[in-house]
Amino acid sequence: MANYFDPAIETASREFIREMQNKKLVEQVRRVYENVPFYKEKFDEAGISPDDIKSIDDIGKLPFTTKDDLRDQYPFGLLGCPLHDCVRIQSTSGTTGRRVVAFYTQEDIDLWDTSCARALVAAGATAEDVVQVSYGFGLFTGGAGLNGGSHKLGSLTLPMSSGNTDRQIQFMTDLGSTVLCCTPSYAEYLAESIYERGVRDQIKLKAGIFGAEAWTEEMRKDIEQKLGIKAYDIYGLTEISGPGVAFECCEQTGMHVNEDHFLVEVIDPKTGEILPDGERGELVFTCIDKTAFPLIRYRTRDLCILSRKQCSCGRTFVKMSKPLGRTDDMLIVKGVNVFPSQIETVLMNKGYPANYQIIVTRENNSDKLELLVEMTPEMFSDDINSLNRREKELIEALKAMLGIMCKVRLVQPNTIERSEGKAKRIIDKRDLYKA
Ligand code: DLL
Repeated sequence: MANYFDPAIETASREFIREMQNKKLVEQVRRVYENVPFYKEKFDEAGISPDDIKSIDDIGKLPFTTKDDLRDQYPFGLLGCPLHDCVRIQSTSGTTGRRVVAFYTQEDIDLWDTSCARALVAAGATAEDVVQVSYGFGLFTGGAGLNGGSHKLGSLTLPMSSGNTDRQIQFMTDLGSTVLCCTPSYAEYLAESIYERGVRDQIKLKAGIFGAEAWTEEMRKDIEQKLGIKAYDIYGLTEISGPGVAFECCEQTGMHVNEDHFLVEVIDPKTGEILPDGERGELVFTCIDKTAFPLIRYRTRDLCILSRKQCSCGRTFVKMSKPLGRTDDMLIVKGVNVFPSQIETVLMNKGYPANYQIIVTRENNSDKLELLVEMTPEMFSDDINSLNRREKELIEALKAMLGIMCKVRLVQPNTIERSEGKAKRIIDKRDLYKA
C-alpha cells in the first residue's frame, strides 16, 4: 500500500501543482533578478523582464544556466541571499577541475531534507525504521541528504559514511538496520561481503535507496536478490540540492520529481528547444523556492525521458527515467564525478603529452580507474626505479585532483593508438547506461 510523507502535495491534482508552480516561479524570477546580478545581466541581455514571466508556460523565455556559468561565477556569483543567511555549503568537482560550491539557507536544507524524507517513505520507511546512511559524508551531498531525510522522518539514523565494510556490517547486524542508503556499486559490494562473512541470515534489511551513479535493471535484480530487499533509485545533483530531486516509488518505473521545489524540462541539447514528454533529451531544472543557490533552467547534461502517465502509487509528480547517458564526457567512478579534463590538466602540469587513455572497469563490484599515459621521448627510460617514481608522482597528483585513487601505467612514446577523428580517450567497460 502506498505511503506518503506529504500526502496533500505528493498526490495533489495537476491543477494544484501547476498553480503552486506558477506562483513560485513568478516570485523566484523576480527574486533572482533583484538579488543576483548575474541573472539581472543575463535576463537583460535576453531582453526579458520579470514581468514577462506570468506562469510556467513562459519558462522557455528564460535563458539557461550552464556548468560554465557556475565555473565563471565561482564561488559567490550565484548567491541569492547575503552570505550570512547561509548555513552550509556542499560541493562537487566541476569541469576543468574547478569545484561546484552550492550554498544553503536553513530553509533550503529543510526542503532538501523533506525531499529525501519523501524518498524514504516511498521506499517503505517509517519512523520505526533503522536507516543506515552509507553514502559519503562531508562535501558530497549523499550522506548529508539522506541523513537529513531520515531525521525528518524520525527514523533511527546511522550516519556511517562510506567505507569500512567490517564496521558497516557489524552495525547492520547489531543494530538491525532495515533501510540501506548508498551507491548501487557499494550495495553490491556490501552484499558480497555479507555472504563472505556468512551473516546473511543476521541482516534485517527490507529496502535500499541507491543512486548517485548509473545502474542497470540487472544490477537492481541482483542486489534485491542478494540482500532480500526492494532496491529503489534516487536522483539528484549538488547544483540543485543533492539526492531527492527525484525518487522512485513502489512501481519502480522511473523517479518522481519533487515538482513543488524543482521545475523540470527536457530539451534538445543541440537547439535548446523544449521537447514533449516521452522524448529523450537533456534534463533542465529550475529551483522555484530555494534561496541561497536558486538556479534557473540549469542544464544538467543528463539525458532523460519524462512521463506524466498516471502512476499506480498515487503520486501525481512527473516521472523521469533513469539517466540514459550524458551530453558530456563526465564519468562517475566510485560515486565520484570525474572529468577527463581534470586528468588532462594534471598530465599537462607534469609535462606529459595529451596522449592518454582512461579505462574504467568494475571488478568485484568495485570501480577501477586506470590511466595509460604516453611518455615523451625525453622522459622515456628503461630504469625501472625512475618509471616507478614517475608513476607514483602521477598517482598522487591525480588523487589530489580527483579525490580517488587510480592506477597509472606509463607507456612508450607513440604506443597509444591515434584516431583519425575524435580521440578515443575513455574506455568505459561497465556499460551502465542501458536501463
Ligand atoms: O550524486 C547526488 C546524489 C547523492 C544522488 C546520492 C543520489 C544519491 P553529484 O555528485 O553532484 O550529486 O552528481 C550528480 O550524478 O548529474 C547524474 O549524472 C549522476 N546521478 C545522480 N543520481 C543518479 C542516478 C549526486 N540515480 C550527477 N542514476 C548527476 C544515474 C545519477 N546517475
